Amino acid sequence: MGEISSRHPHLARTATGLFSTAAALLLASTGSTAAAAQQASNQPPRVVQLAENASCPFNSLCLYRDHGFNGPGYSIPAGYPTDLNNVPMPGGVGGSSTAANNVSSWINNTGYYVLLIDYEGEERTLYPGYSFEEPPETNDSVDAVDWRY
Ligand SMILES: [Ca+2]
Ligand SMILES: [Ca+2]
Repeated sequence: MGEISSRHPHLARTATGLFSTAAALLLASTGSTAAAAQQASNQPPRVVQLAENASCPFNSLCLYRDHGFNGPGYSIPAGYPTDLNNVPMPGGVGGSSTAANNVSSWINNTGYYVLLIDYEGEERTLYPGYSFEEPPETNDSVDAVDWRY
C-alpha cells in the first residue's frame, strides 16, 4: 500500500478504515470455498470476485477476463485504486494468472471517472455509468485502475 498511500493519502485512510469491516465479513463467512480462501490470502481486501452471471453491484467498477462481460470477473468499490497484478485471474492470454494484461470488458457502475492504466502504454478514462469492450489495440493491456472525481 506504500505507493498508493503516498499518492492518495485520503483514499488510503478510507480504505484502511473500511478494511476491518471487510476482514470481519470474511471471517464471518466460515462456509468457505477455495475461492474465498484465495481471496483472503492474495487479493486486495475490497476487491470481490463476482459470482457467475451476477450483475455489477451499485457503486462498483466491474472487470471481466473475456469480452461480453464474461469469464471470471471482479468488482472494485468506487474510489479504491487497485493494482491488477494483485488480483488472481487464471486462464489469461499468454498464461497470465492475474487480472493485469487480462481484462477485456468493463462496467463502470459508479458516478466517478475511472482511469484504466497500462504500465507499458496509455492511460484512458472510462466515464461514469459506461460499460466498455476493449478493442483489439488495447485488449488485455490494463495493469491498474485509479479514480478521478
Ligand atoms: Ca482477456
Ligand atoms: Ca500492460
